Amino acid sequence: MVGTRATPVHFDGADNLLVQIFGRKKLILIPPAESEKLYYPCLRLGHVHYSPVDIEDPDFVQFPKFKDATLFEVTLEPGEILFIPVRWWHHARSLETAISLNFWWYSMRSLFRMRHPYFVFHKDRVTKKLLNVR
Ligand SMILES: O=C(O)CCC(=O)C(=O)O
Repeated sequence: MVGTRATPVHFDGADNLLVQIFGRKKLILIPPAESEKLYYPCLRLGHVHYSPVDIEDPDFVQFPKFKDATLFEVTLEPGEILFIPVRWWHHARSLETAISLNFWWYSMRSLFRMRHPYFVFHKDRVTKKLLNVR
C-alpha cells in the first residue's frame, strides 16, 4: 500500500507480516474474541470480513458494543515489521506518505482459525481435501 489513506477495520484470512518500508503507519488491532463488538458478521457489507464500525469516529448509538472493545495501538516506523495473526481485526492509517509490503501465508492453523462462514459450512469437505483423505 502506498499513500496516506486509511484501510477500514477488517481481518485477513491468513497470517500476515506487515513490513513498513517508508513513512509511519498507525495500526489498531482488536482480538478475534471481540468480533461481536465489531458487529461481525455484517452481511450487508460486500465483504464479510469488514466491520461496519468506523473505529476512528465510532457511532455509539448505532454500535454501542464497540465502547467495550479492547484496542491495541502501535505506530510502525520504517524498517519495523508487525505480525498480524489470522482473524485479528486491524485498521491502518498512514501518518504521512508511506509504503508497506505484506506477506500473507496460509497454514492449517490459519484456515481453521479463520472460521469464515464458507469454511465453517464446508469444514468437513475442505479438511478432507487438505489432508488428502478420500
Ligand atoms: O497498509 C494498509 O493500509 C493495510 C494493511 C492491511 O490491512 C493488512 O496488512 O492486511
